[in-house]
Amino acid sequence: MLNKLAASELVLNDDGSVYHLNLLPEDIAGKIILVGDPDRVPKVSKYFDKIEIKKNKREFYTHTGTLRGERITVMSSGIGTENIDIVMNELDALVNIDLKNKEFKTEHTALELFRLGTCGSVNPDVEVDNMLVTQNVVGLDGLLHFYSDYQFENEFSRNFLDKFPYEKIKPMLYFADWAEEISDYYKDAKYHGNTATFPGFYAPQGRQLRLKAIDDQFLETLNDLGVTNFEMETSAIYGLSKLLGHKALTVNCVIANRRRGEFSADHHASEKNMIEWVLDRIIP
Ligand code: R1P
Ligand code: URA
Repeated sequence: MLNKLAASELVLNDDGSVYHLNLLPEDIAGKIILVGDPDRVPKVSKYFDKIEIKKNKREFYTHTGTLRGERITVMSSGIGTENIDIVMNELDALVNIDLKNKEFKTEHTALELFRLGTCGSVNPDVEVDNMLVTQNVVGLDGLLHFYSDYQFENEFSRNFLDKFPYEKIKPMLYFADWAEEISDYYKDAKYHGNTATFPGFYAPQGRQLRLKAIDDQFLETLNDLGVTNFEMETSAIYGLSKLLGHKALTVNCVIANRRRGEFSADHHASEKNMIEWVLDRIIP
């Protein structure tokens, strides 16, 4: 690989900011909260002492400021791992590539990334309106196959790969071992579990409106393999963080219990509770 990146590979805007996120290196902090929903960004930044930077492009909204005197960023990714591909590569470029010369920096900077999302549980005992921290993640979306054939091995991953019955879907597995220092932040969470990340909300997560999903027993099958909850970003966040040398941790608020057919009666209150709980822990 050439050290100097071509204009077509690392694309910049006229002001030198990265193409999709529309950010300059000085616009982000070392601690970054990633949310899916752009409307969640002001719900987080309203707790900041002050907001210094507000920028956006497409679904990527960023606020940077300070909380209890420490610099912090909150950014929306929109939905899905294809957006996380952009978020992770452009965030990494902001800290590990000299954007003016388009050359890799010799010193590596590791970011601390905190996804704060929503999910559905497939373990009937994991109740709505509680938070679940992702220990292991199974990517059923395919993004990581374009980067690497690396996957970690532990009891969960071996059992999952051994028994996964759907031949057309190729799982990729990652876990939060490398984020041990930051997982301390969340040790008192109600649930720690194994998240599956999907390339869709309906049939990919076993939902059947007018179209049939792959298997009527999809939720039960994945739960039997140890999966606790479903969402759409964490495999790419954990996988690309591992490959790029960043630290990441996901906490999702459970808004649906898929096995009991329940949806949160007030998911806005649960979201608020999660935001306050996370901010208290990452900047006490
Ligand atoms: C689907 O409704 C979206 O909600 C979840 C899923 O991962 C997907 O992005 O996360 P967010 O609430 O962070 O968007
Ligand atoms: N987000 C998802 O991706 N799935 C759910 O069931 C709930 C939130």
